[in-house]
Amino acid sequence: MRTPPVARSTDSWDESDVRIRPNKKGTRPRTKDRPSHDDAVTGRIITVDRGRYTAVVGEGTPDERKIIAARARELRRNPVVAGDFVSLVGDVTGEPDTLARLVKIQDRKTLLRRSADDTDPIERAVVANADQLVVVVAAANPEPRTGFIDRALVAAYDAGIEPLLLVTKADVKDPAELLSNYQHLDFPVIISKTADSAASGIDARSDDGLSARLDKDAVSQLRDYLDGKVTVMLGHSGVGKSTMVNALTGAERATGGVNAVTGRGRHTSSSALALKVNDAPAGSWIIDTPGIRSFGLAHVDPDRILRSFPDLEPGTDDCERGCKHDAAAVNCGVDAWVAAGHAGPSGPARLASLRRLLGTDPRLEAQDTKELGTVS
Ligand SMILES: Nc1nc2c(ncn2[C@@H]2O[C@H](COP(=O)(O)OP(=O)(O)OP(=O)(O)O)[C@@H](O)[C@H]2O)c(=O)[nH]1
Ligand SMILES: [Mg+2]
Ligand SMILES: [Zn+2]
Repeated sequence: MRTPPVARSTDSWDESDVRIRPNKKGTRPRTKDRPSHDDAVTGRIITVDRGRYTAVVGEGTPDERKIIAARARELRRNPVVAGDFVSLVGDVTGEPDTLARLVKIQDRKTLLRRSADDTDPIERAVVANADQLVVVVAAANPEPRTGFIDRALVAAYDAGIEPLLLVTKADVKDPAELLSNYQHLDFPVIISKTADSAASGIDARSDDGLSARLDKDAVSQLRDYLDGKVTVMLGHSGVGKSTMVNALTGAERATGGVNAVTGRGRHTSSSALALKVNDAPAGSWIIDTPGIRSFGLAHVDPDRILRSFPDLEPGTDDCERGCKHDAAAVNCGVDAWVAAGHAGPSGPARLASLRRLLGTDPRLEAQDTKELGTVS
């Protein structure tokens, strides 16, 4: 809908504004040469691959189909990501070899974003319209990193997405030490492992055969959170995202081993893919994503970082005005709060983690990439 230029505060309205931020709500003009696309159909983007957008339209109706589309020229600067609802025109039959035109990105309920690192001003959209973020770490192989978990939690809170923590490979190592860092926080934690026996397992098939047989109870614990929601799985390569997604959806996404020398995954999944959750109500989707290397938070306001540490934030009540709570802060109330034990035994580690996220000290920043067990 058109918002008249007068509705905007002191800014003057001009064409360049439209070009730079063409999707900003309500500022988009409908010029006489911009078609209204009244005949457009709405689709949910399930994957994006080399400029081709796959959308599901008519979800839950007898007409449900997949459509491949290309982005209209005027949207070429606007990223379209898995989870987006879009308007499609042209050939929307979904027949083989047809190509529709994607003419509009509909308003997003949420947008999960990251930057390559904390100083990179370029934001990357990860997924749109997710209700929940499952932060996936392995108990071992690859080693879990609390810095990654903390960053993902910040990004989730910032985007208004509910976080969950999924710890995989509990058969390889007991995750108790890792979890002790998070016991004061209020979000669901699910622990997964391979099945002890065929009877207690769910086969997670991959396109190259059986990848892992996951413990049924663990899969169903996560399954219980998925009804009617869009959930995104995010984590480093090799932690078992696709394995779990296969178990939940019956899909056969490729899964890959972990390099024995480097302990890193092989970046098996190369693009995000939304899949319907098995035996779940309409609208229950899970989005598998490629393993991410880094999770920059350049786009997140420091105040919002603090808010995602609810176990520490009350300590700021006693801070001096203007306290930045970072490593250079003097008389920061959070130090006293932690020293008094209000944040529990994991308080000092949590505070160190917060300071790494808030800090501008590059030495502190680098520690964030250290593996758990080496960070005290
Ligand atoms: N022992 C054990 N292995 C698991 C578990 N879950 C997954 N794996 C194995 O871990 C390896 C990596 O799994 P993937 O599902 O490909 O990992 P991913 O997170 O999708 O990795 P990328 O696509 O590279 O980001 C595979 O060999 C799986 O069989 C688990 O709970 N226990
Ligand atoms: Mg994968
Ligand atoms: Zn402070």
